[in-house]
Amino acid sequence: MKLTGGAIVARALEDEGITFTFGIPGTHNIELYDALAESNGVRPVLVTDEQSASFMADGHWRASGRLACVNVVPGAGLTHALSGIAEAFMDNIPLLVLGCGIRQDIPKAYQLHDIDQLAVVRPATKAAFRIERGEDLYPEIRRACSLARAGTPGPVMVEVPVDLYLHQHDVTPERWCAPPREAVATGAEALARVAASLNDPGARPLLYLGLGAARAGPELVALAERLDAPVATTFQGKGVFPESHPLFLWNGFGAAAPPFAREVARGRSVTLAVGCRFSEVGTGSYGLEPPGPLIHVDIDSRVPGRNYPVQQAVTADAAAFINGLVPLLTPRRPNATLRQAIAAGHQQVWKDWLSHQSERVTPARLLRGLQDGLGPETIFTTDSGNGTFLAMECLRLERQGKFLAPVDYSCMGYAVPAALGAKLARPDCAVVALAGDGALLMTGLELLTAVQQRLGVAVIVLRDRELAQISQFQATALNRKTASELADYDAGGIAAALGVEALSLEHDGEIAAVLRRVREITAAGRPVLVDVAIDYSRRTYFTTGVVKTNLLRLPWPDRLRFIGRALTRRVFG
Ligand SMILES: Cc1ncc(C[n+]2csc(CCOP(=O)(O)OP(=O)(O)O)c2C)c(N)n1
Ligand SMILES: [Mg+2]
Repeated sequence: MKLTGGAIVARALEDEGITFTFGIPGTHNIELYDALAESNGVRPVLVTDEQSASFMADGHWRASGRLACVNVVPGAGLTHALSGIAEAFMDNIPLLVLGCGIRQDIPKAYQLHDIDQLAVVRPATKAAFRIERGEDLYPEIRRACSLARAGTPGPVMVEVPVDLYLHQHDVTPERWCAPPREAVATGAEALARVAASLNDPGARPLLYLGLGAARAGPELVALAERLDAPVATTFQGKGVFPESHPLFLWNGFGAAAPPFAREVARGRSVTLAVGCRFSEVGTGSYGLEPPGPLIHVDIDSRVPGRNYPVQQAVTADAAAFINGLVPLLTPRRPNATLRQAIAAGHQQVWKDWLSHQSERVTPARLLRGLQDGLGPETIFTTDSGNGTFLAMECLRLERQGKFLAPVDYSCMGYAVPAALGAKLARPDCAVVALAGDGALLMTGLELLTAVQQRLGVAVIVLRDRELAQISQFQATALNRKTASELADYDAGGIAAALGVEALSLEHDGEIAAVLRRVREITAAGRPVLVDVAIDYSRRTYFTTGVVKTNLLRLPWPDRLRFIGRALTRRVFG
């Protein structure tokens, strides 16, 4: 049978269960777009800038666990998409990046968009390869998708030369099939050893869970209860363990966590870390020390021991390992003192957050209001900025897939497009983007896509007229803000120009009424922008902890220089 490359690729996407491609078409992939128009299963979504395409595909996965496709033209489309590809790479989110290549059928130089794009994208992908022959299109695209999902997930780029898309190829679809599944490492050989360490009657374990642990699902609760261990998660892992559980400690446990979490962690004698990497952001600039010997389980053998010395390194899939481990653990009786310390600690955190009164909107009341007003299924996307840390500290989430944050690449511009991807994946859930007023300037125009796709997302713009996450560091460490104060702009005016309704939220007293209106608008399938006069004057535990950690890490002469400079400026201006 003869099919164009476009039709073959569309079929491969359908068979992978991919329902959305995100991108902007160009001359190189018009044949693919034309084939997608014929497809019942795959919907091509037009974006305003390709960086949003990769953020949308990322948000789609994080909200649903379903793969989406970034569909871009060579060079220019790919470099725009690169920020989101790199975010997905560092945060371990699978994407199929469907790039186009220049034509291979004529030996001409200086072709449109021609750069060595595989070289550009290689450091930000799990794999990147070009398909050379029409008959390879179907199996290679399916192989790319399974590679993206396998082991530690990540983006995989496939370059399809334009002539392969355009030409017809002899293929036998009856022979097309899914690639074989790879065997999963279970860590069975380590189970007895790990169980023995944890079953020691004197052992007081701490559990530290990352996004990689999510696959273990409810078994994580069984694990924590058997061990009677407090549970800290990474930022990425926020929600993998129910945060209303009496053993939930915090998203972290070091200098960037509140005092109670640090204290509880200090009292533990062994750490079991699962599906996490002890990355810089998650650890608050490596401002934590796992208590006692570290047992570190990860699907990637290069991870355990990379940042913190391990006593036991286990290469295993979290679900397989934890399923094997739980039955081997001797159940412990609940320690009432420990649970009380955790409960009292959380109460104190809320007291501290809520004691912050202001004429503007206070973050804790806003975030609580959003949770209460929009319900437990709400998906939150955050951006690189103060909003991520506020959301981390003030939201209490019961499951994973509800906190979508650009953590390790920490790329501004994530929140709005990721929210659109999440809404397309989970139309049944309320979706809230918490965007800084700096970040909104990067990808806020994507609200136009929300209008076009009829997506009822709420974009909450945290208006402080600064790049706060940076200006707060500058103010604390340097007592001077440089290039971090934003020129003022009319966020509601931008929304209006895109056909999006805008609301303004000036003080806490308006939260409930504004959220009622947000519910009405989004329920009608329309996006809404809420311009929030946020009060950032109370620092997050995270920012305070990270400033301290970094200051203490400086050699003495630099530490004194920093402190001296800040003091001099404070006194003399
Ligand atoms: C693409 C990119 N550029 C710069 C930065 C550095 N950066 C991190 S947070 C931040 C401030 C973001 O400001 P805004 O969006 O207003 O959020 P706020 O912190 O004020 O809530 C900046 C500039 C980044 N993370 N990503
Ligand atoms: Mg700001």
